[in-house]
Amino acid sequence: MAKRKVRTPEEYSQDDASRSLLECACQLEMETCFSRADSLVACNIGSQGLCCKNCAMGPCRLVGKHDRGVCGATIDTIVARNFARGVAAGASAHSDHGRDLAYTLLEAVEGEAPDYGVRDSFKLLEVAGHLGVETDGRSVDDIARDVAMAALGEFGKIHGKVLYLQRAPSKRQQIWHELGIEPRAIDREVVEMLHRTHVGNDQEAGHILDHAMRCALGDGWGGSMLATDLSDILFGTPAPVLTEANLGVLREDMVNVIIHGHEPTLSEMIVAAAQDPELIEYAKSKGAEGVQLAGICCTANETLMREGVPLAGNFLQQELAILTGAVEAMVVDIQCIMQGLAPMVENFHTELITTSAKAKIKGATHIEFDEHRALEIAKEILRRAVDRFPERGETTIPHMRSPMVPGFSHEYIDYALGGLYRGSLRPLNDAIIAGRIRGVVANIGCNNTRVCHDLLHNYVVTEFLKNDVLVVETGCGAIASAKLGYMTPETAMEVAGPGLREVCETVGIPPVLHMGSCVDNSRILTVLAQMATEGGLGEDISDIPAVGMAPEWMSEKALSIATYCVASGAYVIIGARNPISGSEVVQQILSEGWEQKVGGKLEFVTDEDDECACEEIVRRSLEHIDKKRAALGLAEYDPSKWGRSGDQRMPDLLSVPFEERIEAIYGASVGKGG
Ligand code: XCC
Ligand code: SF4
Repeated sequence: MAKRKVRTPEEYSQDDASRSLLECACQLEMETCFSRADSLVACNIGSQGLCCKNCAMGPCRLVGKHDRGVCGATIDTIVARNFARGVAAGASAHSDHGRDLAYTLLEAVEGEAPDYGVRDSFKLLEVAGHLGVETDGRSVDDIARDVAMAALGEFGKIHGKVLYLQRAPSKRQQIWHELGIEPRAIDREVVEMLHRTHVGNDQEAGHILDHAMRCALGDGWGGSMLATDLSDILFGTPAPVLTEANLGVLREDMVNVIIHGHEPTLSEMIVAAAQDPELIEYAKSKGAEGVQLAGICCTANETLMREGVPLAGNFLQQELAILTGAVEAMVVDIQCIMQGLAPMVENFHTELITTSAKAKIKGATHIEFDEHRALEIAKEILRRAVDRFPERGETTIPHMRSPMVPGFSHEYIDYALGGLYRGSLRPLNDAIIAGRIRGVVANIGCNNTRVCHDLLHNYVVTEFLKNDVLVVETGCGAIASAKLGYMTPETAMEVAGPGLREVCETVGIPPVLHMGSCVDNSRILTVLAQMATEGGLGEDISDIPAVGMAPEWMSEKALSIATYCVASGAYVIIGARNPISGSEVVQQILSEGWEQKVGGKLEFVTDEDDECACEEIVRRSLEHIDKKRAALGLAEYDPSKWGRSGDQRMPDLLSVPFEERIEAIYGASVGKGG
């Protein structure tokens, strides 16, 4: 038997901080998700979507001469069902998170969650409008109560359809209506998806997959959009802040606490508690200067966007953060939390603390979060972390950290482009029409140990910038770009093409906009809807020269996101793994089939060689953007027309090495060294 390939740290990750810690892991012979991926070969049948275990006559693995399961289900049915169940699971994760925020808002106005309240009443009024809540002459609390109730109603209402669908361009709403894929209630479509894929139920691939769109739309224009809106109401709508990213944000002289998961509810309280003078005194009594918070995954993105809490890293860096030996506590809530953290903390003084009633991990301390005494719990958690500080042993904090400016809510983008009174996306549309900006790419999603960590994100984003494509990001993809230093305006000059550079310089924004967490992909939907209604770029999302992608996806949530983006009219490309590769028919349905129905299509681009996959993703994206430009009758993209004045300054600017320039401006180091 051929020997299994064990990758080197350089092959594991493109991120220098991660590489250095992976070296440590090798030396210390500690297992990580990277080494486990090497020793655990992915199942070749399951990975193609060809294994059905929906009943106890199976599991049926359709390989070799088998083209039907015991019940007679065909390959196409099984592949479609597996994909659809992934969409349902992803939609449920986002939406359940949204529901919890609605309960938090309700408890806040009823006086049961005294540490919370309405922080953004403008947003509250806007959301009230979308949900049909009366606002005239009413108090903020009364409106907020009705908004929370209306939001909760969206999950299980008996009549009608999801209200936020009306935020889409009218042409899009018409398409959904005619196809009969308007989600009725968020939970209902998830339940129906599970029902339809039960043994002996819906057995026509295209029909199953139509419902996958309906279910996903309930996520994108329902649960996720509510999660974003309610978070903004409770914690404030994001606006740019200056902060830093990568494991170098951990401090030798401070108690380091990592917040990880997806919900802002507890982490916002932890942010408040970390500033409490009493707690800082307590930390000092134990020999530390204070408490340093840093985030991983989307809890990170939430607190980053609103509070400027630095990013420790993305999904594949969670175990590596512990490996620094410098983390006193890792506080986790829901989703994307590896069980591998539990054995990892056993090697260090770190306490792993689970906080959600929905997620316990054996080996972790469970301190269940309770909205009634949120701040008190946050303080209790931080005191425990402080108590661990004296037990800290040797540390290996990598010195890489990059400055970044996140916080690009759609509200802020409007403001940046149009000012307070004339906030609009007009300048963006105009820049696309003129060809300064060739198009827009939304790069989102996870990391996946089956490909080189961050490589695909970094590769495609760099290519898009060179090609004058504006990049908006969320999730772990956004964290990859932040670590690369792409989220400061200065990087526009380093990487971006001339037209994009001109626009970014004029407006003072980075060419890569951090728009938030996984649920905040709803912000991207809002921007696309606004672009379509602003004029000049057609009248529907499907007309816009834009592409969505998740080159390193791994979570079922990414399948739901991809599906609702496609159903909203976008072209979406997914890399890393193709879970429907077992069926040509299903691949055809999701691409040409869906394109005919809804104007968007989903394609999987994978390759043994990560860079080849990236090249193909970029090629297809640019081709699509140019095709959409041509269909709108826009001028062909011609970079030689732009940036002449700026270019004259470029040689001077570029004569100073990038790291030095950034250091001079932000006093922080980027990428290598430090
Ligand atoms: Fe999880 Fe949201 Fe994926 Fe990152 S990107 S690995 S889902 S944290 Ni949303
Ligand atoms: Fe096999 Fe059909 Fe049962 Fe699936 S549902 S496990 S294909 S018998």
